[in-house]
Amino acid sequence: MSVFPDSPITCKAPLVTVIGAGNVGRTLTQRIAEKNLADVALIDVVEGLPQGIALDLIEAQGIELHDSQIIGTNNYADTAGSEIVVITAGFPRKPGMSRDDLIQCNAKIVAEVTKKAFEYSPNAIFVVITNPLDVMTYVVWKMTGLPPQRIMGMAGVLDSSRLQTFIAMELGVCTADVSTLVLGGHGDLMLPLLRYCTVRGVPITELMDEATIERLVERTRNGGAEIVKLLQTGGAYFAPASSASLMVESILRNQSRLLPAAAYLNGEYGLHDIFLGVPCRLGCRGVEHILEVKLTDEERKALHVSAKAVRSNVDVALVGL
Ligand code: TXD
Repeated sequence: MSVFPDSPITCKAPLVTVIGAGNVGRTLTQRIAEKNLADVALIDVVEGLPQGIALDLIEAQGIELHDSQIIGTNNYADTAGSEIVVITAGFPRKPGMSRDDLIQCNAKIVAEVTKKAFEYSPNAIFVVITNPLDVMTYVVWKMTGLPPQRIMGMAGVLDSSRLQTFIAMELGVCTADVSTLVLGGHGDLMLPLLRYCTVRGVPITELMDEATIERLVERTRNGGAEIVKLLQTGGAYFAPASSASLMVESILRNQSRLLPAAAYLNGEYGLHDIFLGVPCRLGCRGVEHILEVKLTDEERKALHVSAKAVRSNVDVALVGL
């Protein structure tokens, strides 16, 4: 028997469910816990996997000094009442594969896990990570029928962070001093807005020649593939988990951060009925506002090309569901 039979106060921390205990899911769980953002329910279809990861993470709690509870489970009842559900379940790319090669297999997985999680957390905000990102975000929205402001996809923060890193490396400046903005679909059709990329407010176009900028943009476009090729098995997960935790933090703490996320467009940027990467203010209600930045004709055209590709993939994804 404990000498402390009852704890004096019963305060409940917010609960975040992370679906998929693979590389991204487990790293995100670690980030959320170690930043003391919330308790985490980590769920996977593989028995023992989320339980093992959760136990391993919690065994570091006394060293990392956080207060978050982490449970690993195969049972959706344990995810009940989550404020945020993050979906990472699905297959990652293999070398040579594009994100779009994952459409049908991941759509089935994402649809299934969304329905189960939604049953237990009907008021949650859903953050989607599984690829192809913009398409899977649409699938989650369709499966829940929630107001679209409560659904978003993580890609723009990662793409912007990759470009930020490459610019800082090239110029030899502190990464934190570089500010970048990448819109559009996650993948080859992402649209870096170079006019809005700065080093402490100085546009990068004044600091680098066109050829250098184009090389860094190309590396950003291929940022995921570059890591897939190096790792040979699986894809990137540290930077993706950091990116998702930034979004989770802005929502849970109602920070109103302006972050690029795949959000539902209903006329913004001249696009309708599609989730696509745009700058969003993220707070406790989800996507609270979409910022429409001024685009040149060329940028607008590129955004619409990106949207067209996403839309035709959405049609493919929805067929089998
Ligand atoms: O920017 C982005 N949005 C991305 C997206 C950045 C990085 C990774 N991105 C995508 O996330 C990637 O292409 C994959 O589609 C997902 C997950 O990537 P991760 O690297 O974490 O894949 P893993 O390690 O293979 O983990 C997937 C887990 C694994 O443990 C499976 O058992 C689990 O998903 N899984 C399921 N869990 C629950 N329920 C079902 N049905 C299920 N099926 C698989």
